[in-house]
Amino acid sequence: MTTLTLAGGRRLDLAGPAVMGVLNVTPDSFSDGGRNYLLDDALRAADVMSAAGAVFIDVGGESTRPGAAPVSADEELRRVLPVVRALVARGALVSLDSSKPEVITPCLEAGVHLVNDVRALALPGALEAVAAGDAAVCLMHMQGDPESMQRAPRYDDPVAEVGAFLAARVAACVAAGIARDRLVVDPGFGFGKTLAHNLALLRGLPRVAALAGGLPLLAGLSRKSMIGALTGRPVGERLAGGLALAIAALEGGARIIRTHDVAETVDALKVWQTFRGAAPAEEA
Ligand code: PT1
Repeated sequence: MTTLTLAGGRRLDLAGPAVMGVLNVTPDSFSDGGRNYLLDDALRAADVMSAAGAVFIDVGGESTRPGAAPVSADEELRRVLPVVRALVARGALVSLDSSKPEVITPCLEAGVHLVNDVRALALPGALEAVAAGDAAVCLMHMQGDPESMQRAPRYDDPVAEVGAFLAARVAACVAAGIARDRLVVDPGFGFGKTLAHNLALLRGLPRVAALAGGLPLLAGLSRKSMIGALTGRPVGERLAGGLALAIAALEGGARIIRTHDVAETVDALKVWQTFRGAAPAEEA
């Protein structure tokens, strides 16, 4: 049994799968055209996702999709902190999609339960910021940075390299005093990866997890360009492809699925877990 320890003494039993709903608080978000920019709209969108069965609401103020430009820490904090505060007050499990210690620390003080960092706590001060609190953390692999990562991704062996990177970041966290039961790992689909790299990682997901010490895996696949490459469909028409990839990730051992399409993904997970005889994730 795998139990993830979150901030505030909350715990999540990951014997079964959990959905993490994406809440972009950016004016240029790739999937919602910035509709969640205003606080009221963001909270409404979060409530819809919670009602549909999202276990986590993942709040992000900096887009990390390919080609996205960086945002200052001040601007990012201005976007996310009011949303984080309001969602924590509602009792939701709140995840913060950020890499910057200047954003992470105030959000931890506001009660964020998990820090989801696409840079795996590599920015100066990020590791220390998380170690000072009691939140869980998702360590994700990225090659390069969002602005340029899709120009020429290169690996000799994507599974071995991503696995070794995650193992090194897990070791850094443990050395900094973050217990293993607070850690989740993520291969970072679409982050400096060609279609062939993404497919190799999806097929090799159990090996990635084993290399990273058997920690719970998170997979973010929804609406990504790999679905576009496989189906020829634009971003607004990738739901079916995304559900197929989510099931493939579950078969490979993923236990948290990050998605924009919460209701549909919850249904797909229910069908899969009945097929597999697994229980849904529950707060323990
Ligand atoms: C992810 C993820 C994330 N993805 C985690 N956090 C994004 N832990 C943001 C494309 O190829 O997978 N795991 N936070 C969104 N980033 C992308 C990347 C969006 C690639 C789109 C693409 O289209």
